Amino acid sequence: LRPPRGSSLYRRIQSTHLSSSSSSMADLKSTFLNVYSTLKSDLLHDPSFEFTEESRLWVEKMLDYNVPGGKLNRGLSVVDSFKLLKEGEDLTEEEVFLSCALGWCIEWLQAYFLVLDDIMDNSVTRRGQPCWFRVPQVGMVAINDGILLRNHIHRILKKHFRGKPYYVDLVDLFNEVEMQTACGQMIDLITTFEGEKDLAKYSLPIHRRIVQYKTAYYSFYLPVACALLMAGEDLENHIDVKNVLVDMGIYFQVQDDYLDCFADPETLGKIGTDIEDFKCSWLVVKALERCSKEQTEILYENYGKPDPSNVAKVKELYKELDLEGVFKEYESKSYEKLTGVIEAHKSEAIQAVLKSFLAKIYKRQK
Ligand code: GPP
Ligand code: MG
Ligand code: MG
Ligand code: MG
Repeated sequence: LRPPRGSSLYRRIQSTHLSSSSSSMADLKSTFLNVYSTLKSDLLHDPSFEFTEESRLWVEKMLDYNVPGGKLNRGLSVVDSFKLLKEGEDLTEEEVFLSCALGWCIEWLQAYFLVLDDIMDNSVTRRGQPCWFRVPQVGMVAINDGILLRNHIHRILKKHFRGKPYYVDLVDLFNEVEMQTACGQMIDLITTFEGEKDLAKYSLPIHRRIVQYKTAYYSFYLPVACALLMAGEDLENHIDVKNVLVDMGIYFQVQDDYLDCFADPETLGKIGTDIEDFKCSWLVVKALERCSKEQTEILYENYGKPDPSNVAKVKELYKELDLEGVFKEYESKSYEKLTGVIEAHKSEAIQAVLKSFLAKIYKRQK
């Protein structure tokens, strides 16, 4: 016999479940990884293509290199969120599999974006290894691999979700979010155009617009939206949830911008390129706000150049301006603000979903 839903005993049992997380999180992760093997094997035997031994090996190597090696925050959040939305009801085996499969669709989406983003940003390493296009033999084949990764998402959705009442909404959601991300990536890229290198155009509203589109929708809204669809919810009724998640995504990308310059590449798994690439990073926007006339000149002189000595001058200036302190302040303010908005939400289950996601990223080092 279960205690009634709203009772305090019920809540206590729930919170023990949630806080006894370390072993159950490990279980969840190993379940999640098992589902990866199943999905990969399905794709390697997709009847729509006559694989040769060579092509099958290529796809397998490409998937193993690019899909499972990250933090898996986005993917695991689908499972985690779906569980919280079920408010303690045990998931069926099918529900566990499907929520993991949806989580992997987001990890596939992420792999597709990163393979292409690393080419566009001229990056060197990712997740502690050379970027896929830097691997000898791969090169620009990586572009087609990105397209393949993108197509795999829809193969997975079709195979496992076609019969579900929420299938059309799911396909539409992935398409919408991909469109938003590509538009964000476009503005991230075109604001840096050579010949028009004018730092004066960089501001907080422009930064916000870029990161909202290039990062927040696919990294934060998408996992929770997937869980809501699986739970039978209509996304139109959860605009407030989307708004908090977009704000969380903006905070996450500010962290990404900060870590690009200040984290140890060993821990971060990637070497920053934002200064060289003349990116509209949160750091350069904050620097511009705080620079004296002389410092502004140094910034204009050195930002967006590939030479390590120019990069070093920019980093030195960031230190002088105490951007580390400015970021720490921003981080704790954002956390407080997000927590306040989350706690005002009428549904406790949704509060738990949002808090769990926020806890995964607060003060992250990588
Ligand atoms: C992160 O930007 C944004 C993406 C990975 C979206 C890419 C979208 C495409 C349509 C390709 P970033 O360049 O700051 O990420 P990182 O620091 O991880 O390279
Ligand atoms: Mg980029
Ligand atoms: Mg990049
Ligand atoms: Mg970055």
